[in-house]
Amino acid sequence: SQIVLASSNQGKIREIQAILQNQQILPQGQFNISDAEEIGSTFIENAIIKARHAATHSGLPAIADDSGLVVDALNGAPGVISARYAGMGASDQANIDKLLQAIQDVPATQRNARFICVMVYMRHSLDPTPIVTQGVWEGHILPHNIGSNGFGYDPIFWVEAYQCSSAQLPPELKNTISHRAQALQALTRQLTHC
Ligand code: ITT
Repeated sequence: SQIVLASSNQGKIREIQAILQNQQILPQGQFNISDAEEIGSTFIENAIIKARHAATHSGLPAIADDSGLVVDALNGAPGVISARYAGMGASDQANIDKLLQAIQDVPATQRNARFICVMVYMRHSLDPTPIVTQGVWEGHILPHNIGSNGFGYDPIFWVEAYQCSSAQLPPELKNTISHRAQALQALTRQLTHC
């Protein structure tokens, strides 16, 4: 059965479709559904807003992913505004450049950061008990871009366990360990247990 994906981010859409290979995941653009306004101040709020919007306008069950990069040295910024850190419609590189500038004086040992992903699944627009799952991926911020896979902040996110940036990981590997992979694994477990 069909599930609408409440996202316009091609990088996310690609990863979510690859991870949920056995499901028919249809991006909201296919229904001409516009982006919801992300007025929440937490990942959970924004994921619920997006999932409800897509379920309302499609009449189908909906999945939303609200995610971002949380940098300790910046008191958690860019956080929920990761996609628009350098302004509405800013490019991935503009967001990276702003982040690198903000932490340019922070030494390597204090550049801890993590990607967060909250996934929400709503059976319909009035679903009072949406499934909410989370994934967290620890790493640290590099001083410059390395690698060209993935999207967003991947080129500056160092993954200690593999001694490379997230943008150097093969997509299949990122899709088994990332914040998004973890949140989707938890969601799949809950969907198959009820
Ligand atoms: P949708 O709301 O349409 O899904 P968006 O890009 O606006 O797209 P978010 O508000 O959730 O979505 O912002 C997530 C941002 O966090 C994303 O644009 C990237 O900059 C960053 N991000 C999230 N996951 C990432 C990943 O796996 N690799 C690199 N950057 C990521």
